[in-house]
Amino acid sequence: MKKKSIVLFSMFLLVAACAPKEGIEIRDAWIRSAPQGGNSALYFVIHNYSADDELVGVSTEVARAAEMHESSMVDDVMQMRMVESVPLASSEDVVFESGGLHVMLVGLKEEAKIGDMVDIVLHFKNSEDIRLQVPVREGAEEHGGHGG
Ligand SMILES: [Cu+2]
Repeated sequence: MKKKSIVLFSMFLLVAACAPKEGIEIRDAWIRSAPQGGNSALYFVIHNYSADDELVGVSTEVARAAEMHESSMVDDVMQMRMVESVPLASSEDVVFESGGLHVMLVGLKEEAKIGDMVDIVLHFKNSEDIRLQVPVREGAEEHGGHGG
């Protein structure tokens, strides 16, 4: 009896491994720890298994606003601009990371403490919203208090 269930289980694993993936996958999401009233940033990697799409917004209850920003070096000065939407080409990774694209959490209503889980919703042009629970981790670096 026991043996039979193991066989069934491994067959299921095999099927799961072969099934083509679809939709949008988010991985390695984390939020930089920051005090109440301060700004924080959300980082993650998006992989789009479907047709071309766009990330058009992010929302959360923990901050006054969640804005998509892109940092870049201009004449040795770190600058950032607001981004209305981020193209997600089919079968490609888009990386939100410190010093590049990031989601800025502006005006935290509560402290983002290491180990906390924060509810985040990502909005897409074509796909359904994706809800995430994102862990808060220690920020490795700061850019002049910008947090991005
Ligand atoms: Cu920013």
